Amino acid sequence: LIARAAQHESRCRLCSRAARVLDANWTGSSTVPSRRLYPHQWSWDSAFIAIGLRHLWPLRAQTELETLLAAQWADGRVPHIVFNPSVPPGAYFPGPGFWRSATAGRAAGAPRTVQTSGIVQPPVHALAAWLVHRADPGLSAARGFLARVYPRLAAWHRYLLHRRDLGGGGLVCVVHPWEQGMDNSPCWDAPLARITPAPARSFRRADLDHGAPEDRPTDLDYGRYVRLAADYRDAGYADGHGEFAVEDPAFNALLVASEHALALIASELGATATARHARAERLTAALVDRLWSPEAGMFLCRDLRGGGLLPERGVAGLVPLLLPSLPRELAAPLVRTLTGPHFGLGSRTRLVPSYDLLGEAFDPHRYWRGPAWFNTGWLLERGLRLHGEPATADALRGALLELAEATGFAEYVDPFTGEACGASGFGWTAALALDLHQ
Ligand code: 9YW
Repeated sequence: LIARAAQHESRCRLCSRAARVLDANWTGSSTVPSRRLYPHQWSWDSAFIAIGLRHLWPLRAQTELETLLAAQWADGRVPHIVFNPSVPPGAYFPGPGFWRSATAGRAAGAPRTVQTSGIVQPPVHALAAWLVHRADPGLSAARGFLARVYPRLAAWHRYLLHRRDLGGGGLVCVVHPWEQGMDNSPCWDAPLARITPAPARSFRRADLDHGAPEDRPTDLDYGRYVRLAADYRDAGYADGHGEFAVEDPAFNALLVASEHALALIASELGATATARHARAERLTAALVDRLWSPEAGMFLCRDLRGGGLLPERGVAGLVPLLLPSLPRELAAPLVRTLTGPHFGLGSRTRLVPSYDLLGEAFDPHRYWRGPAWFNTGWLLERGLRLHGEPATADALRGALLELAEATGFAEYVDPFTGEACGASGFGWTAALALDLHQ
């Protein structure tokens, strides 16, 4: 009994600490990922953050998603950053002066009243909206939450499915590494190598004011990110012309999960959900058809400009484990890959590294080239539980909770030692710890 009480007490301590982080990062209408490093609203961060907020502040969780969706473009895209006008211009690069959404994005229907970036991030939003609704259905109904977000979420998915199927095989493409959310993953090394970097002197990185250079992407990476984003902007954010086009398994798996969630939202609103479930099934089939590698025992990225599957094993290739509709014969090899030598879960690591432990480019500290992140851990914990691996899921959950708190809710951690890297007081780390703790 005493042990149980002690465990309960430490859990509650985690809860109140996580709540303090989320409260400190709340701006009044949304939550910043990190006060200093990322002082605006980020798209997939907001979705993960809303999933945590719903347990303590259901109204804030709904508002978080509504604020993001209010910045949606007329073509349906949900921008990866919504800029906070009260933050000084030099605090983050590339800021509103770089993206120039209101002018460069006019043809694509960028909003006039708020400044945003012009690229997107993974579509976790419908899944988040459904989970937020479920946390307080009474409040949701009273505010008409689902009825308000449903048409926007539907338009968001329509944009992805209609404008971003650049390979014509039924999957959605990312046109910039920032869109996939794992900025400097070694998966992008080959497709990025073809891009002529913007000259180093043509921009100033603000991230190095707050992060250790050895934990961050390199200057060469940044030169290429800037070039790709500037080219997209200069083409009026029209799709289909860029030099970077990759089909990514995590981005597409999250779209499938969100399409299923959208079907549930539709049913709740009294609309028919059959077409949405059918679309999710078609997307799953395309995911398997185009990105599954039997040799690797996981999903890989497809480089549309270079031709073919990229051999690098990134954590994104495990994320489809999250799908209930994943064919049974793929779930078992995915779990073996997750717990085998390439990712080492349960033997060499307690959290999931962002990249292959045996890969040449592996680096335990450099951002998405090895460190473990809490959002991918949260997704895989769900996947393991779903596919009949409760013991592995419990161990991962325990490690996520312990390290989130021990590191002061770090942005990411060394996958072997659990040492904190990047920012502390990071939004989705606090939010997802809160969610796992429930
Ligand atoms: C950037 C905010 C974002 C995340 C991304 C992560 C990083 C860098 O921070 O991006 O400047 O946008 O890679 O996934 O959404 O937390």
